[in-house]
Amino acid sequence: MGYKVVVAGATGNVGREMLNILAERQFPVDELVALASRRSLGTEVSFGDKTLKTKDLEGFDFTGYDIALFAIGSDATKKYAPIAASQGCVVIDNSSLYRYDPDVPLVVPEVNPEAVDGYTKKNIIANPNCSTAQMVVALKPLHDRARIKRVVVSTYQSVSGSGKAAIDELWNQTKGMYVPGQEVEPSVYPKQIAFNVIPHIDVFLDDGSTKEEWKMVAETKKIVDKSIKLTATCVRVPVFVGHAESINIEFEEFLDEDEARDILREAPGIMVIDKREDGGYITPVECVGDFATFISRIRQDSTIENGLNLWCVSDNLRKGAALNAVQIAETLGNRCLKKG
Ligand code: 11C
Repeated sequence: MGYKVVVAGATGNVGREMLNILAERQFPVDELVALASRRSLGTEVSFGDKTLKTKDLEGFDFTGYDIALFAIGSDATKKYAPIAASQGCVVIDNSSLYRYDPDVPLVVPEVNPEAVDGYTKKNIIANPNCSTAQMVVALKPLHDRARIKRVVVSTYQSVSGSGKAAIDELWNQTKGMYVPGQEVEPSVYPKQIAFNVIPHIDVFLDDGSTKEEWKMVAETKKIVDKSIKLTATCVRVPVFVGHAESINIEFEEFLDEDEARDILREAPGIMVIDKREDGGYITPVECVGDFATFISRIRQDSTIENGLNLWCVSDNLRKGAALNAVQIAETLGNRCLKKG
């Protein structure tokens, strides 16, 4: 006995990971339908040892399905999520469309699993932005111990966060550097990404910050605690998968670095790799395909009264998107939905 599950956007990077993770974690599925836009109709996708042909999202009847994992971007979500929700299927949405809606829970199951119960207002649950998800997994257990006042975070975000075209741009631009006549001009990004870093993710806002930076502020407040002050600088780096973050935290109470390391070792979803020697930390390429959020370089910041620095790395397609969505489905199943 399990659930009838829909994955919408099944041919994209995140949709494929959703299928992989549902299978890897043996989510109780009675029936799975993979949906795609008309452009990708009939494309085959893997679900465990099965191969599924995608069906058309347009006109799909969600009646009788329990859970729909959406990875189709905000515009398509705006059209299809209300349809699925009104037909009685709970939508777990990876886009930013509903994240800041007070009637839609924004959930990272290691942090605020109880928020899932609020899904009934709209039959929709939102998945946070990738850079927020991994960070709040690390912040929450430290906040519970010493109350966070302020966070300063700088991100190093991989190109897979911008989708397949960006992965191709980094690959082709890198190769093109070595082949005269095959240079690749920036297209997805406003500047060269190969052998470069770009301090710009998502659109610019009036105050000079970017939407990606704003998301980290707004989502941390909604998921962890609205009293936390946070300032972010989000940077795109020439890495295919895996976002890294340098996080500086100011607490109300003193928190010793050894105690912080112990707290993080015990915290759900976290793996601490923190040896003070060459290579005693995690880099993005090592986290690909993993479920954990990795924490390294935990150390006191002695320039402020109660400060700590750490380095946080996670697979942005997994914890930052597909894994978190599947964990929300698991939480929903455990707390709220009946099987079969
Ligand atoms: C990036 N964080 O790395 C973005 C991708 O709001 O879900 C995810 C955007 C979002 O470009």
